[in-house]
Parts: sequence; structure tokens; C-alpha cells
Amino acid sequence: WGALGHETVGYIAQEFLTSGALSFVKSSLGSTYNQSLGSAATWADNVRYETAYKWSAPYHFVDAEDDPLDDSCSVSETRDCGDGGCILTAIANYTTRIQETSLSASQRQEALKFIDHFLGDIGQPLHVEAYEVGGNDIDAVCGGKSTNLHAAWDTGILTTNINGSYGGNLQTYIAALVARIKSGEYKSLTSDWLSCTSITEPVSTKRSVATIEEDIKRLGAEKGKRASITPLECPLVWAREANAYDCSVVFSYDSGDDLCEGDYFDNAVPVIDLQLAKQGYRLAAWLNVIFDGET
Ligand code: DCM
Ligand code: DCM
Ligand code: DCM
Ligand code: ZN
Ligand code: ZN
Repeated sequence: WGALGHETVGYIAQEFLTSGALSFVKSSLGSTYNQSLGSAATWADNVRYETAYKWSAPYHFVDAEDDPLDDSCSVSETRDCGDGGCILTAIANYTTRIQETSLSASQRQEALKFIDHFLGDIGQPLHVEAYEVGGNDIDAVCGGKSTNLHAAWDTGILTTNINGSYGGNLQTYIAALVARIKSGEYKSLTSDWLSCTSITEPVSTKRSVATIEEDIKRLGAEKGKRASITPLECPLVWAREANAYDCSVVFSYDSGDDLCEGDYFDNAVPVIDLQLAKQGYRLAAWLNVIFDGET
């Protein structure tokens, strides 16, 4: 997502934090970030091209080698998460680091800012898709302007929606999503959204012998510290949910279509609203489990 999407996820999460999580968030982020996950959510994108944070660029996505144009969508940690790591291992890494009281306050703040950001990105269907570099290499048109499919999903469609239906005001849009969660059309979905909240459950307890053998080979080949990161089940569940949209709305356009109007836009908007609201709610639940042991 672009800045608007990430801020949306962060500000929504801030509304649903329980006391221990809220105290950590406020004191860790401090006045630099207005004590808010909304203001801190874009930090990870602002640093990703800096030399000092170059290593974090692959953590924003997972290149799922599926076949969305042939209606075959899937995400596999072993197949798709490179040796350098991906969004799945990044979430596991920072979920551990945010709890490490031996780390400095700034290291734990960094872990919080990465979690804040990556729980947003993992809900963007094209951040969990390898095809054409997550759609970056597919030319597209949004509101008459040339762009690419990935950018249309990160920013173009959302910006057009906020301008067209929420007076161009991000806080109005966020308040509308929060209201849907608290008392509107999303209320009945929230318990399903939290069907996976374990911050420790490792990836797949029921795996085939083939994938176990694959894992053993892979872990044996990895000699670095990253081999010690145990992949978690929940991020994989979230990634698969977002990736499924690559087999429905995401690639359903004809060449020349303007993606920010007409049927494509009308089908994409509810998916983007849902993914942002859901990941914001999940971000709060994730921090609540970490700091309060509850959702
Ligand atoms: N780094 C790391 N592992 C991560 C994230 C960041 O090693 N999961 C950091 C540590 C170093 C830098 O990246 O500052 C380069 O480390 P290395 O060359 O050991 O990968
Ligand atoms: N780092 C990280 N994840 C790790 C190890 C390191 O994000 N598992 C980050 C924290 C610091 C940077 O890399 O910003 C440098 O780490 P180090 O001092 O461990 O080389
Ligand atoms: N991106 C992605 N999958 C990739 C490469 C990039 O989802 N394989 C995302 C990260 C940014 C956007 O696409 O949100 C543009 O990336 P970049 O600026 O690295 O081209
Ligand atoms: Zn993106
Ligand atoms: Zn990102």
C-alpha cells in the first residue's frame, strides 16, 4: 500500500488496542509519531531505499509463484519465501524482537514500526504475488493517467475512492471503516478475522512428508541467523487470503480499461476497504496478544 493505505491500517488498529498494548505503543512511539500507529505506519517505506535499510526491501512482500491467470492461487512459505527472507519471516522476526526486553528502546520501536507496516502490506493482493513483479510490470490506466497495476492497487484506486466518496479526507474514510467494524457491515465478520491470532504457532502443523523434507534441505542449506527464524502460521493464513483475490478481481480487466472507474473500480473498492479494515483490526489483535495475552 501507499501512505494512505498504511495510515488507514495504523489508525484503525489504534482504536482497538487493549491497555498493555496501548501503553507500549504510546511510550515507544512517543511524540515523534504522535503516539500513534497511524503516523508510524509509513516509516518502513520511507527507509527502504536508504543504504542503511536496503536489507528490508524484500520484507515488504512475498513473491508467490502461483498462476493467477490460470485461476490457480497459492502461497507457500518454502516455495515463495527467498533465502533473504520475505514478509512472512519478517513478521515472525519482528514479533520476536518487539518482545525482547534485552533490546534497546529504539530497536523495539523499530520492530513495532515494521509490524505496523507489514501487517498492512500482507493484505495487499499484489504484495503476495510474483506474477509480473507483483503487477509492477503491467501497464495500467487510472483516472486517465498511465500507471501500473501494482501502483493502482497501492494508491490509485484508494485515492480515487477517498476523493470521490469521502471528500478527500483520510480521517473521514478511516472513521467510516471503524464504524463498519464496530457496528456496521463488518461487525459480524470480526470473529472470523481473528480465527488466527497465535504469535507462536509455527507454520503448518499438518504437512506432507515432501514439504518436511524440503524444509530440512532448506534449513540445512541456510547457515545464517535467518535460519533461526521460525515461520508463523498466521501471516501465512493472511497472505493466502489476500492472494486469493489475485484469482478474482485483481486480474479481471480488459486491456485499455481504466481501473479507476467502471466495473473494475466498483469491484476493487470493496476488497481494498475490507483488506485495510481487516488488517488494521488484526494488527491491534496481534499487539494485544503480545502485550496483554488476549485479543
Ligand atoms: N539485518 C539482519 N537480519 C535481519 C534484518 C537486518 O542481519 N533479519 C541486519 C544486520 C546488519 C545488516 O542487516 O546490520 C546486514 O547484515 P548481514 O550482512 O549479516 O545480513
Ligand atoms: N536487525 C533486524 N533483525 C534482526 C537482526 C537485526 O531487524 N534479526 C536490524 C536491527 C538494526 C540492524 O538490523 O536496525 C542492525 O542490526 P545488528 O546491530 O544486529 O547488526
Ligand atoms: N513489490 C512487490 N513485489 C515485488 C517487488 C516489489 O510487491 N516482487 C512492491 C513494493 C512496492 C512496489 O511493489 O510497494 C514497488 O516496488 P519497487 O519500488 O521496489 O519497484
Ligand atoms: Zn506496493
Ligand atoms: Zn511496504
